[in-house]
Amino acid sequence: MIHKLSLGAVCGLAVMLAVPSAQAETIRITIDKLVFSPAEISAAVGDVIEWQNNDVMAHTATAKGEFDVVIPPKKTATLTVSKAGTFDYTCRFHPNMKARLQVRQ
Ligand SMILES: [Cu+2]
Repeated sequence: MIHKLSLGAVCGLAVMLAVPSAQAETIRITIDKLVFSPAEISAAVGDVIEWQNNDVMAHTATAKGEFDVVIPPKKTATLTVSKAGTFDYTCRFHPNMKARLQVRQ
């Protein structure tokens, strides 16, 4: 499962204990004018995805049943990756915003 950080420190702690911190990376995605950039990223379990929203409106990174991260305007939001797979995600407010997160074990 991929959890929002806000679901609880327990999930985040479990991920941190399971993965050596030296290997965990933070992968940054920028949102500019309703576009995720880069649109396709590759991460490993334990990595942190950080979205930076440069727009003046809120966006989300939402993969139904997997994760739903709200990124307020001019703010960042993060997700700790805890499950391998390919996750196509969109913004709930702007369905044309599409991106893909590929997670390796
Ligand atoms: Cu949006």
